[in-house]
Amino acid sequence: MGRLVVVSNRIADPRKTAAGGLAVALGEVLNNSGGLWFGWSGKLVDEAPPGGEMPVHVQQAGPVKLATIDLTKEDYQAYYVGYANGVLWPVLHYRLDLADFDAGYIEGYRRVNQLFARTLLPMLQPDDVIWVHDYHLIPLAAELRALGCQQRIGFFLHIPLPPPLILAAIPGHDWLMKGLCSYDLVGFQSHADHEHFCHYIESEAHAQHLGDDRWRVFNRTLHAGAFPIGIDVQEFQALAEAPEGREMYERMRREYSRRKLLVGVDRLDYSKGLPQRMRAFRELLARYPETRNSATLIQIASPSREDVSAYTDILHELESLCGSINGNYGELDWMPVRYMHRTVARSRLPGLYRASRVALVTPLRDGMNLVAKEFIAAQDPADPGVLVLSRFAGAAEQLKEALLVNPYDAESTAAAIHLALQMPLEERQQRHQALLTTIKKSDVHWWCDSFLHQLAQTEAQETGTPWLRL
Ligand code: ADQ
Repeated sequence: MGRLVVVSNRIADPRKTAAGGLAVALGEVLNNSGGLWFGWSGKLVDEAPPGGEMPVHVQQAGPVKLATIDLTKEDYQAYYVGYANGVLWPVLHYRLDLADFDAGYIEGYRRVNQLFARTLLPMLQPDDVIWVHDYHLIPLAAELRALGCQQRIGFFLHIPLPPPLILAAIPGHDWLMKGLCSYDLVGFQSHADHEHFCHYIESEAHAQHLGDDRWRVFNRTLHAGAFPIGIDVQEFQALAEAPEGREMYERMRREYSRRKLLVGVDRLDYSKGLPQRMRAFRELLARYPETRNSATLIQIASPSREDVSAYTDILHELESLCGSINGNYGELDWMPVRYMHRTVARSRLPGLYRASRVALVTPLRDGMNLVAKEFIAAQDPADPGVLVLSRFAGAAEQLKEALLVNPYDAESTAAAIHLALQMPLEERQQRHQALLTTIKKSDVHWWCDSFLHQLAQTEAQETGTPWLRL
């Protein structure tokens, strides 16, 4: 394989452990090929410099080159806040009710993808393999191809892809999906998402199935498949054994020696089902009185996209639910819910997970959900905790030995949490063993290697039909 070029909205310095498993795994492949990682710097400027082109900031991280550009405030509003997070994030999570289809956003989204393409092109070498990540950059391959880029380009969607009729509600969905078909390989988190994609291109673009993962669509050949993302199990287990991980574990065990701990760790996002989770926990306390005073839920919700209004609404709803549960059920020496609106350092997460008897991972919709896998990796196999997992998380396709729940149904979710709290040691061990085997087999290195291997197998081909006008 030639040099790897990774493109994503934000980049991470793979040398820093705080960057997380994905950055570490991509960093390894980038290191081996002396690769390039390109994205937005996270900085905003009032306007583009005279001449219009944004300067590229280049930094060398060992053998890897990190290249970024700033965005103007206007582009950021339309591309990032408007289209990516105001249209694509809600619709792709099945939330048409939360989408804001302002006509100006799509123009800004396209403008920034064109800017990325123009900036990246001169940095490319002929045998580069390009891997684009996530919904911010769906049209990037088409914009690169329009400038004459011939290299292999793969795309991975980290969030779900809904069925065709939901996608078809996006004004300009045909343009967007034609853009997606300009890649050589498109990867999804789950088989369900992959099937939705196949149904869409068959029904809306008359795609012809060539067998296996190959399709003929818009006069070019496209490969598509499911590549469920994993975590770096070894790295996460090492974090659990490191001094900070152990110290966190000991502290939590001391603090909660008389009570069973339940844990939830999420970004504060409406897709994560946090109010529904609180209602299920309230139901647990109401229906199973023995759980009162004996179970405590620690919910950590890190601040996220605070400039999007749907996020402020969810923050208020969550605060009010936690307040009312503590008000109605709390005792002088027991608070049922400890809610924290902040990010916990990555090094402390494994200790928190390991000290918890139950993890509540109950999104209404999630591409994968890595917290579920991190919880499994952090457990003590001799006395493991139980994972309560939404059937609507991509992870549910793989993690069959978790207790799968419907997060919309507070009553049945409460019953599953109750079961988890009471599960005998032997059953906990059996379930955990099976789950650990699964996450080890399909870890983040497997994910990276299998995607790139598949991309390398795709055939060189003609550029295809001209890229659609908006
Ligand atoms: P996210 O929606 O951010 O990612 P998730 O996979 O749950 O969701 O978490 C990613 C990372 O963030 C994990 O390593 C987790 O530990 C960390 N994290 C989450 N909340 C945290 C908190 N409060 N404090 C500290 N760390 C926290 C998107 C998709 C997911 C998909 C990933 C990867 O929405 O479905 O699994 O990308 O593809």
